[in-house]
Amino acid sequence: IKDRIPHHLTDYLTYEQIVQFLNKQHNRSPSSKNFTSLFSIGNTYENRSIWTIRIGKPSARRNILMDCGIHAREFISPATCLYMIDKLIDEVNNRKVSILSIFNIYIIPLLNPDGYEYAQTERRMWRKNRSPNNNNNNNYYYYNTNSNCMGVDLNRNFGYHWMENGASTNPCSETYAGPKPDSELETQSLQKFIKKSSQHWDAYLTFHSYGQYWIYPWGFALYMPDDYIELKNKAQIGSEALKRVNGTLYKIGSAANLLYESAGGSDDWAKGVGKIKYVYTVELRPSDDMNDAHAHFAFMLPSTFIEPVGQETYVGVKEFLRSLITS
Ligand code: ING
Ligand code: ZN
Repeated sequence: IKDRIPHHLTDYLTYEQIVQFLNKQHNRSPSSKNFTSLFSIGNTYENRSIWTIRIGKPSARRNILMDCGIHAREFISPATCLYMIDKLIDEVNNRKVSILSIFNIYIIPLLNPDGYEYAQTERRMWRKNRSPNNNNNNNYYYYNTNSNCMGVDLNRNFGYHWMENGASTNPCSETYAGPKPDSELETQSLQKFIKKSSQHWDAYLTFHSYGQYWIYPWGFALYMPDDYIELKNKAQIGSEALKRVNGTLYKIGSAANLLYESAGGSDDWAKGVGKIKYVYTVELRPSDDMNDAHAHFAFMLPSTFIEPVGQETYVGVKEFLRSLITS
């Protein structure tokens, strides 16, 4: 067997390889022009940096936030963020006027690096982060659990209607919400970054897998946000553009209605507390419809799908962003 150098289009990269990739991408845009910046928004329990890249021209006044890899086993998610980073840097280096003249796009390609490394090396189906639960014997915590089970589900940990629905107080559960709202470093890092002074965000998109859903809030309850018609219309624009690339079909709806009621998601927090208007969870390929030929891959989507998923998602996201320009 011949050794092949791992590449972001053909392989699910390790954390170290992702850090290398980000540095290379940052360095291939003209630093004199300030088209990109690369920085960490905080560290994890195992002390990994949560890297973030900004891509945008100096004229860009509006801001978009995207993250990937909140859940460890959803490998196609960080791979899709890396795909989009590569294409956006091609675009920012281009002389043409583009969405990057209007938007600074901030991408966090791997919000849960500890969980991701664990899923890559130890347990492929790991979902949560890797913080221990055997040390929270402190009254300050809502739940005094003391368990040898590891990890908190970051997408149940955000402090907006926390623990109201679809989350667990059992540290051994896959949907363990944590000992208190916002207990986790990854959660806190994202929140701090969103709240950072004077930054106005037009949209927040968080990429998961799987199911092929373009989801808007709320997750914590079945009722809709007041402005859900606008959220739904823009989701439609994105998913229709996405479909034109490879025919991939997405369903649109609120998290609670389309999937299940569950509180503590980053999306609900971004809208409810962060006051960001256009907030979406995008569940990438494969479909969860058992009639679909690829559904059986579930979280283990082969890396040959990185390119088609990246292509279509990039087109969908770009069309969605274009639709924001006039609004
Ligand atoms: N799905 C999401 C989850 O965290 C979701 C679905 C989205 C729930 C938004 C709540 C809010 O369970 C996956 N695949 O992680
Ligand atoms: Zn997920």
